[in-house]
Amino acid sequence: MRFYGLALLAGAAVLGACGGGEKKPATDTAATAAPAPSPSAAAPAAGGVAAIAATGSTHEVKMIGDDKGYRFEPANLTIKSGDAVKFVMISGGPHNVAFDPNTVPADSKAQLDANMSTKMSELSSPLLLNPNEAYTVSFGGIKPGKYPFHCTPHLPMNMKGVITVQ
Ligand SMILES: [Cu+2]
Repeated sequence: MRFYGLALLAGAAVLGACGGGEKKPATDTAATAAPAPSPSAAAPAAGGVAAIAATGSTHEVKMIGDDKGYRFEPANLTIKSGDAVKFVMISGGPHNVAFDPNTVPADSKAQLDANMSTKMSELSSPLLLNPNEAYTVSFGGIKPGKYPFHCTPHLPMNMKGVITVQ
């Protein structure tokens, strides 16, 4: 959708530039063409999914990089829907926590993305640089299932884990 809109804009601009020598209405064309595609393109992604705060307990996961390797501790944990997971930067950063959009259960993907406050991209937290920096993910409204996650910079070093929501 967005690409289509941009293509229309670009097309209008090119047309305007080419025909510019002959007549002036080029700017009018661009002005009327521009607003039409944008509203429909902007709406669907957000979809009105609002973050749901955690109401249960908070589980802590350490993000570690040392001479034993890069890892989450614990790498596998089982929580209840409504709990929260607090990722704490311990050493060897920068680390982040990212859920793969392709492996997260489809029916909870939008909710999990909404529950992540600040992000680098979909389902991907910012990088944590300093010891004791933390990033908490609410599992409020998240359906039972397995939620694999990884650290983007250290995925090649196998820094990953799985959160099982009961
Ligand atoms: Cu890492």
